[in-house]
Amino acid sequence: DQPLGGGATAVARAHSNIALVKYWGKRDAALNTPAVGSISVTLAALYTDTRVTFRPDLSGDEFWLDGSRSDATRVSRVLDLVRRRAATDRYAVVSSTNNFPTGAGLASSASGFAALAVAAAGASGLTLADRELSILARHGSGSAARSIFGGFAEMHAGVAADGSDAYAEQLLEPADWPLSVAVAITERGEKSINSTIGMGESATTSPFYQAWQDSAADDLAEMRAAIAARDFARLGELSEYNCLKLHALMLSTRPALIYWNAATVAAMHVVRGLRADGVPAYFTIDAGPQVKVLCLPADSAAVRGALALVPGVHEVRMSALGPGAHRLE
Ligand code: 2P0
Repeated sequence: DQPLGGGATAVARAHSNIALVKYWGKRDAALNTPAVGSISVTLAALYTDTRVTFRPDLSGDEFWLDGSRSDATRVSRVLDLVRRRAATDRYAVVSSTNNFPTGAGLASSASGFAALAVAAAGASGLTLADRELSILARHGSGSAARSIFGGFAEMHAGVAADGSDAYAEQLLEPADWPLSVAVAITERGEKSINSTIGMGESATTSPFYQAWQDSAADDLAEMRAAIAARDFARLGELSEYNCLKLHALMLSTRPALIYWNAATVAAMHVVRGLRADGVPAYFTIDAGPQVKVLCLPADSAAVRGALALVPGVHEVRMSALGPGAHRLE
């Protein structure tokens, strides 16, 4: 047993994020580097709290998610990297709670692995820069690399063979451009197709995959420009375009990845109706049936009210842009 330098326990909170320019496809599966870069906003209202305790008496890592013992394989992948850096052979008990439904397309893996990276580094006594935490989180889930940062973040696909340049960076603090996001929950259960498997199938079967990769750089450049100019209409239009391009890729995968339900589609039409009525609101949808709607804070009540009336929408959660991952204890 190798004693640890830190206190052996740490608790961290990380917020979920939604990508405006999305990640789908891997450059290197073992390193979990993405095939394309991505740009996201971090959500204040959706978060994961994770406690990590390294103990001398364990024969393997233990993972508890929302109070239930869960498979620790992906958690151990991150912990193995921490153990190597901290020069310890101790296993850990990891306990995570989400304040939102797990595994339903609300990016619980993003907040979860970002919280794990910060808590595991802290519990092992390591002091890591945000860039290193982002790389560590990436090994758990690609989208988690972005949740290390608050506000707007960009994930770089990178080119290095060792994954050392595949990390996220902050573009803006939340206060630099306060936006609101309405999250319309159309399904509470865990019905999504696992993203890792889904994106692998898209890469090998969809005739649109090459076009998806080839057009990513243009979308990223345009989104960076929209953010720099605080041009909300441009940001929103591009978010919808990139989202629908991703779903065209998913729909053209064999077997097809159909993440939408009837309420998902109804909500998309309601958002377009809001725009026709002069309310600037734009949707984005990840690998699940929930609809996230970007709007200005002044319009958040109107957007929430319109989404709440959509048949099949169970709940609408409003969120501001949130902070980066941080220690609670
Ligand atoms: C994203 N998604 O950019 C995209 C949009 C879903 C749709 O990143 O295999 O759970 O763990 O790295 O991060 C979901 O994929 O995938 C995702 P892995 P992850 O947010």
